Amino acid sequence: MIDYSLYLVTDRHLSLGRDTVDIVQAAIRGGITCVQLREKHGSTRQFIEEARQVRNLLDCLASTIPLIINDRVDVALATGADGVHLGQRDMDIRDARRLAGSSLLIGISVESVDDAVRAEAEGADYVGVSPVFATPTKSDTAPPLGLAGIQAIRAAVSLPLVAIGGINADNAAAIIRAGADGVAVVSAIVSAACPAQAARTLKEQISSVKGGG
Ligand code: TZP
Ligand code: MG
Repeated sequence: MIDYSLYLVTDRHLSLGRDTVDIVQAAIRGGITCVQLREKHGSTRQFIEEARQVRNLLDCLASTIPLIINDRVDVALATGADGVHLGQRDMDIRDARRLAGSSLLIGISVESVDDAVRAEAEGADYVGVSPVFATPTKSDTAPPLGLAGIQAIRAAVSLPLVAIGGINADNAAAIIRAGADGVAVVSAIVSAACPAQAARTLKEQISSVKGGG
């Protein structure tokens, strides 16, 4: 079973000049449980190269943390990733399944109860509920759903639910209490002075609600 508790989403432009693979390595030390590579600006070759480096890092560490690729089923398949994350305007889940069969986890971004119910019916493995709070990291988001949005989607689907958007150590516990299985963060880890410590602090907040550690 996948542990979605603390899900890192990368962004090289928010990493203060540091290498994405180094950030991922630090975040692993801090206790992340999933990593999604999200590269919106580089070439396909750069994306593949980065995915291979992270795959290699996870393999060297004998880590079971799933590697998830944003947007690109082809990049996920080519690099031995564990999953792909798709938005409402990316490839349809059913087309992604045609390409990937059961070899990839498929996560879907949802902005409403209706999106979540449809994603579940179409065979998603998890949903990313977006955005839970306002965030400067992504400009084309729907209005924030808030904790009430998490609760409504939690009541409507039984899929694992990962919240994203404006999440930090101050609000992570409340999101888990509202029914999310995990929190996904970009800037709270990749822009932190110490990504490992930032991940550790988030993990403590999540564990304070879920238990474990
Ligand atoms: N999808 C919905 S909001 C978002 C993404 C990728 C950005 C979240 O970034 P941050 O810095 O954790 O608010
Ligand atoms: Mg997308």
